[in-house]
Amino acid sequence: MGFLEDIVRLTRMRVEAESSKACAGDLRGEIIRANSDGRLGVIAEYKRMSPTGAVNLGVDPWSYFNSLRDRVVGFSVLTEPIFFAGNYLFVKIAAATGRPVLFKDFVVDRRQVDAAGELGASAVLIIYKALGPAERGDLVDYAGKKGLQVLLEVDNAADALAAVDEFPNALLGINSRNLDDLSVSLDGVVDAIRQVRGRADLIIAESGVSGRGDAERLASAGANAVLVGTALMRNPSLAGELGV
Ligand code: IGP
Repeated sequence: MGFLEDIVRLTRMRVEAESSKACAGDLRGEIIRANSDGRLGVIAEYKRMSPTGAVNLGVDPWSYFNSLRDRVVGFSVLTEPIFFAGNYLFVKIAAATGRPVLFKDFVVDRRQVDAAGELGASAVLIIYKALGPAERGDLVDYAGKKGLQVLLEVDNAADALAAVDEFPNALLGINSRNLDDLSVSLDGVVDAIRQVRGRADLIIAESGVSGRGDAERLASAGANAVLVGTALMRNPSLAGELGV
């Protein structure tokens, strides 16, 4: 297929997506359902670029979401435009699959929560240490009022324990990537999961998962789901082996 034919086809789909209606799912419910079938939940992230240097600009969102829709409990969609080449449109495209969508931005303002709801997301990411206690409390409450689930993200065991006490109803995301220096440690997540399991509602291990071995390790530590970006952007068929 030539370039023009290809881009005209994608443009027709884009115009359709731009005017599509919101369609929220239940991320928490889907993770529970996967676990009760004995599977680890897989959340596939659409991430076109990242500050660590991974570049996947050529992956078209329709192919990505449609090829993965039956193998995941939901999608995570980066909307931050500068460092991650994200876009609100991608949330709509993901929501059109009918799977739950996590709106993944650096949420600092209620207006982003409003946007997430309007775009059809079912959950928003809130990064625990990016905000002060009053501000994160306000945003978590506000998301709840808007009918959105919250994935509260931490990157160390101490914050994981504090976050669970503060927000027992949120989904707890434990990131193997330290958000200050961007280094990755799966050992660190395994340790944090062990400390917090039993106290947290559901635990999602984020970042640095590159294959079945990593997924198995995180599942046996106590993760209910893994959130995987780079590895799936490079090879969506990997999803089949992650839901251990
Ligand atoms: C995905 P990875 O290593 O599979 O590409 O990571 C996801 O966890 C990562 O993109 C992420 C992220 C974030 C991005 C986790 N928390 C917060 C932006 C903001």
